[in-house]
Amino acid sequence: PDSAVKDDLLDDLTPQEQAELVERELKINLRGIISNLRNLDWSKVVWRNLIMFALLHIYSVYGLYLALFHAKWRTIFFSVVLYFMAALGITMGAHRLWSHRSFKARTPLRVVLALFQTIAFQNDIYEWARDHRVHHKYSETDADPHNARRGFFFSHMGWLMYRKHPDVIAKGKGLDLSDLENDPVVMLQRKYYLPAVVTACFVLPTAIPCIYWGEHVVTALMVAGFLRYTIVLHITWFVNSLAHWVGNKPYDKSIYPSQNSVVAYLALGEGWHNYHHVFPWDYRTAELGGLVNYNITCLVIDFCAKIGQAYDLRTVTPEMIGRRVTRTGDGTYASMTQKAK
Ligand code: ST9
Ligand code: ZN
Repeated sequence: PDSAVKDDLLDDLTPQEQAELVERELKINLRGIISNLRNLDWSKVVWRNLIMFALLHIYSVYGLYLALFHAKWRTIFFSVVLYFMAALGITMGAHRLWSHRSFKARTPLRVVLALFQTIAFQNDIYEWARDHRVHHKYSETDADPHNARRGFFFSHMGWLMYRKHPDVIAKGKGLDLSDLENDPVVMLQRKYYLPAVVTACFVLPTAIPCIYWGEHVVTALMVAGFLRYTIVLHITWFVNSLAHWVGNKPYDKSIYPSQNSVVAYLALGEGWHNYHHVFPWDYRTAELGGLVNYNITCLVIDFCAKIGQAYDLRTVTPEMIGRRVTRTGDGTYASMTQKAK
C-alpha cells in the first residue's frame, strides 16, 4: 500500500520534481549519502565481508591492468567463457529453475547448472533460492534481504556486508523449501560448497590457463579468477539495484522493479524486471524471448527443451498480460512493444 501511495503522488509531480524525488530515495546525492552513513548501525557491519570485498576490488583493478597489457588472448577468451558459464548457472539455474521452478530439468542438466552456479560463487543454490524467494514475496519491505528502499548501495552490495534484518530470517523460515531439500543435486552442492566453490571459482580458472597455454599464474588468478568474478557479481547486483530504480513499468507501475535494457543485455536477459516481478513463474522472465531482447537464457532453455533436458516450460498467455497491462501498467506498453518490433 505504501508504494501505491508513492506512485499516485509521483503522477502529480513535474518531471524535475520526480527526478529529485528519485534521487533523494536513491540517496546518491551527497546529503543522502551522509544521512545514510549517519543512520548506519555500525555494530551490524560485517567487517570481514567488507574487507574481503575491498580486497577483491583491488585485485580486480590489477586484473584489469593485466588483462589489458599482459594476458594472453586465450586467457581473455577463457574468462569470457567462464562469465557465460557462471551467468547461466545463476540466471537459468539458481534463478529460473531453482528459485522459481519456471521449468523442470533432468538430472544431467541440473548437474551442469549446479557446476556453473558454483563458478559464480554467490552462495550455494539453497541459500540463493531461499533469499530470492523471500525477496519476491516481501519485495521492498524489511523482510526483503536487499530492500531497495534502503538505498541504491544497500540493494546493490551493501546488504552482503550488513547483518540481515530479523524479518528476513523470520519470514524466510515460513517459506516452503521442501522442493530444494528433496533435490539431491542442490543438497550435495550445499554439503561440499566450500571446497567446491574455491575449486570452481579460483583454483581451476587459475590452473587451466597455466597448464594449457602457459599463462603466468598471477595473471590467470587475477583475470580469470578475481576480475571475472567481480564482473559477474556486479552485473547480478545491478538487477537488484539499477533494475529496481531505472526503467519503465508497463506491467505494474506500483512496484519498484523496472524494465532495464542495459541490465538485460549484461545479465543474459534478466533486466525485464517489471515483467518478472508480475509474472515470476514465466521461464522467459520477460514477455519476449529471443536475441532481439537479449534473452540468451531463454534461448538456452529452449535449446535444452529441444534436446529433452528441460521440460514443462511455464509461460503466461497474451490475454493475461494484456489485462494486467490495462489494469496496472504505467501506459508505456504500446511504445515499448512497438520498439521491440
Ligand atoms: C551474492 C549473492 O553475491 C547475490 C544474489 C543476487 C540476487 C539477484 C537476484 C536478481 C534476479 C536474478 C538475476 C540474475 C542475473 C545474473 C547475471 C549474471 C551475469 N530465510 O546469513 P546469516 C538464517 S553472494 C530463512 O549468517 P547474518 C541462516 O540460515 C556473494 N533463514 O545472517 C542462519 O541460520 P543458522 C558471496 C535465513 O548474520 C541465520 O539466519 N557471498 C535466511 O545477518 C543467520 O544467517 C557473500 O559475500 C532466510 N532468508 O549475516 C556472503 N537468511 O545459523 C554474504 C538467513 O541456523 N553473506 N537465515 O544456520 C553473509 O556473509 C551473511 O549472509 C550476511 C548476513 C553478512 C549478509
Ligand atoms: Zn526472480
